[in-house]
Amino acid sequence: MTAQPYTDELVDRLARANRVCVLTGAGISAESGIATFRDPDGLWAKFKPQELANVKAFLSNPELVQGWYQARRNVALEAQPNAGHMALVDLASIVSDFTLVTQNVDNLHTRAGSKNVLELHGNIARNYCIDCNQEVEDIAPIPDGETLRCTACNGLIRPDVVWFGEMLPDGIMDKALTKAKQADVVLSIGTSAVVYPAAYVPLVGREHGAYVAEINIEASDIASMINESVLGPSGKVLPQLVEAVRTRKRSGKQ
Ligand code: BV8
Ligand code: ZN
Repeated sequence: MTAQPYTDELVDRLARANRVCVLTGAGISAESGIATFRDPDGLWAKFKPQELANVKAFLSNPELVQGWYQARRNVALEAQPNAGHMALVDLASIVSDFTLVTQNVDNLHTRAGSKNVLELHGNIARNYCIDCNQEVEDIAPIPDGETLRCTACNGLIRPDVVWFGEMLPDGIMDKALTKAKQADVVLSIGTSAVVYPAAYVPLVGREHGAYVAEINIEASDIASMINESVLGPSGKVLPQLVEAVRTRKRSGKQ
């Protein structure tokens, strides 16, 4: 049995919790083969966020930005949800009030079977025309040197994601923060917690008395502000943790 990277306290609190709120970031999809943003070999290694994930970059170089999202869409479609995504589906089935908030746009939580996922930053499976807002279902491969345009009005097609400087979908942060405030336990999984307002989710939970633990391969920016930092890959740690919670619930030693 590998060493237990989390405390018994975390297992106890999850076993006793009525309300659990989870925030995930790119790290939970790393073991599905999807590059994160800020890891050394991450998406931002070649380009800087401001060069790609914002409206100005898109309008000044639509071909580059559309190509970047096309490549990411293809990777996400090829990828499979990993044991970490599945463990959260499992955890949701043993907790009475479970909320999953994600910064990820790769659709893997939904494909794993998670319900009512709060997608703070949108989803690259959805695309729309910037002029007439027409949704574009299946994105055809973009011929080299060309840009993807709307068949109805020839406007540029963009991914339905939240770029830097853009507002998050209406009301979604209120919903996420309400759940974080009510939570007995908040888990922050696979996120560097540098992007706001998403990173407020674990912090607001902590302010309202939740027990907050992160699961990450290294301590994040908020590690010193929360209760516990569990070091390890989420695809390995989460199944182990959820199994321990199940066992604790069964033994009634709560
Ligand atoms: C907005 C687009 C305001 C989709 C992304 C304070 C308040 C509000 C805003 C701000 C603020 N301070 C600064 C801002 C501006 C900005 C911001 O936060 N900038 C940061 C960089 C300083 N925020 C915004 O612009 C937001 N908009 O608030 O608007 C406003 C107000 C009025 C009027 C108008 C506007 C919008 C933010 C959303 C930006 N969009 N992506 C896409 O292309 O994907 S952000 C991008 O970073 C992704 O969405 C990603 O989800 C997000 C966070 O990154 P992570 O998911 O954490 O990934 P990262 O690579 O950083 O880290 C991975 C982690 O996993 C690491 O810790 C690693 O150790 C770990 N890991 C790796 N492998 C594993 C692992 N962990 C476990 N297991 C493993 N195997
Ligand atoms: Zn259009």
